[in-house]
Amino acid sequence: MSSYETLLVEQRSAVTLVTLNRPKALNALNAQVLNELLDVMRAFDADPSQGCAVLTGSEKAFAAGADIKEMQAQGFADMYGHDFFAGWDSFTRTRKPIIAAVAGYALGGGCEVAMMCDFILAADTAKFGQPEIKLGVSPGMGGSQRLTRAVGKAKAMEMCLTGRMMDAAEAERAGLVSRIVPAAELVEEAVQTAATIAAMPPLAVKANKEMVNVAFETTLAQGVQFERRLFHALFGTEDQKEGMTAFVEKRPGNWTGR
Ligand code: CO8
Repeated sequence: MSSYETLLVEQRSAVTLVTLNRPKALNALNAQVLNELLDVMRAFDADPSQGCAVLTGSEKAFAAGADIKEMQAQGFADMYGHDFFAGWDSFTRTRKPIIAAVAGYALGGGCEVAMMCDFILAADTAKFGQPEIKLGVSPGMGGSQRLTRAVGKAKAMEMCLTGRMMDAAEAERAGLVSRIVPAAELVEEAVQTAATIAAMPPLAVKANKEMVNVAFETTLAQGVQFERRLFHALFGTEDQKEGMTAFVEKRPGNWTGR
């Protein structure tokens, strides 16, 4: 595996563990982080031995935002002209699941990247916020949209307008995170959860991810139709035959990914 300056990447059996590693900048997300992360995610998606990824940061910060020092001197022509941050759209096109394991600060772009992952496991120390307004800007990597869909308008609007942070307990109540775990167990718990997913039939994993995400893009009727068609399609796989036969024979399934 290639080595990176801003990331630590480790394969634990079928799980790719990616740790943001710019401790001096609280894992602020700059162009290098984006490029390295996209490289890792492309390799992860293409590697049949890997089934699920975990993206995490440090105990203090998942990521304290986009790199303010990188953006400080930029003008409209630079940002709009280069469609700054459009590259993050590629991250969301990863077809295998990615779990965000968040301890400490997930602010601005940090919160936005956590929300680009498929779900968030939070340490009890996690703090989420969209404080960009205090810098004279706004969320720019999907925060105003994904946070609103996750927690509803009232909380999202308050957080974007005041920059107030949400702690882990509030984030769980609001539906931003799937579960809270003690900080010391966060990465192990995330890796175990990822291993559970990686042990599932791979085509069904992709299909389940795709259909849940479609819920954000369509009407209910279109979404239900999309789900049913993919469900039908899974009956064309070997793993459906194996999964249902294994159930009837009371034994674990043996997946081929076909
Ligand atoms: N960018 C660059 N450097 C950062 C960032 C950041 N987002 N956050 C922290 N750092 C750096 C600090 O500058 C400091 O570096 P140095 O030691 O060289 O001064 C180091 O990390 C440690 O930070 P602090 O000393 O501030 O640590 P504290 O524990 O005192 O405070 C906080 C921690 C509360 C997290 C504080 O660092 C903070 O408020 N950070 C900024 C949070 C923020 O505003 N995030 C939003 C950034 S903007 C953004 O994400 C926009 C995304 C969309 C843009 C889209 C454009 C198209």
